[in-house]
Amino acid sequence: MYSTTDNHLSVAPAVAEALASGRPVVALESTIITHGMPYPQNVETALRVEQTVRDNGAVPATIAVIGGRLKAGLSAEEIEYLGRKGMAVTKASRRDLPVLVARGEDGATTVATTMIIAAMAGIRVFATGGIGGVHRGAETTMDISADLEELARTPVMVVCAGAKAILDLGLTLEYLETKGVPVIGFGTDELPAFYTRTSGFGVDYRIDSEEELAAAFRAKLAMRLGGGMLVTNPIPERYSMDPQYINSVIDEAIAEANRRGIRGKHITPFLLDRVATRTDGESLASNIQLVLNNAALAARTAKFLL
Ligand code: PSU
Ligand code: MN
Repeated sequence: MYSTTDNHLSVAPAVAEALASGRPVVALESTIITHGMPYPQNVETALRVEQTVRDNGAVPATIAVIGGRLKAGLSAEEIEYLGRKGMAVTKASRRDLPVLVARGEDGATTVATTMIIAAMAGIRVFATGGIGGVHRGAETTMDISADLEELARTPVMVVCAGAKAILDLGLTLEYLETKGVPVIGFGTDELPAFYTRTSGFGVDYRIDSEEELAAAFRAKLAMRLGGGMLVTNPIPERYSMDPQYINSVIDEAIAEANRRGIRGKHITPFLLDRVATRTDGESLASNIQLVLNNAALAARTAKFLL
């Protein structure tokens, strides 16, 4: 049923057919399903995101590790399985893949691992909500998401809604600059901050069309510069949140995490959960809408990347 290659990769039939016949494909991550949203909204959202990709003319490839296989393209049953298991699934970044694969275990792919598996499968564009970055206090904790390193080395365009203010946005931009990752604002000069359309930080370039996004990324690929490109797409105005309100919720969540000594891979899921709970679901509704918005942009852009 799956076409198997020797590198532990299994490409779903619909995705393999699309790639073979030169039709656009958009990769989607699975940590957002298991660790980013509660059940059943996580599964509903994942299926809606896939449908949005189809509605915009591309084939969705939700990515995860299941039973030790790197899967590019999941069935609805596999999405339901991951969504129900939720946090019990290992959140898998680059460093987690070897042991999970060797043991035949499951893993939810972060931005970093989704990029790795997308690139292995030959998928050029990937849509998500927010990326990991340099955490506040990283000057002492050294907590810098592996997502940034992956953007520096793996040739996939990542469409997101910026980064959450749980991160140090200024340091995240500095890191990306050092690593040579172009940060593009789609229709904006300012880095969007996930729940809000603005952050006070500028992007490297503003681009206003899907065609030009694709042209910039194609140029990067042609020059073999290595690494990806970060496209930041602001949340639609009507779903954006009051910056003062959301930032105060985030500040409280960070203070609680520090008090409880939460560190490493657990900090991002902890903060996401706290923010969702404290805003009584308002942030979850925004989160869902921005992911759909990013999936649509990625699908429209994928057509120009063939
Ligand atoms: N930020 C969000 N939503 C998410 C994540 C980050 O707003 O779901 C997830 C993504 O999968 C991202 C990962 O790749 O968390 C980053 O985790 P860490 O900070 O541990 O690298
Ligand atoms: Mn981290």
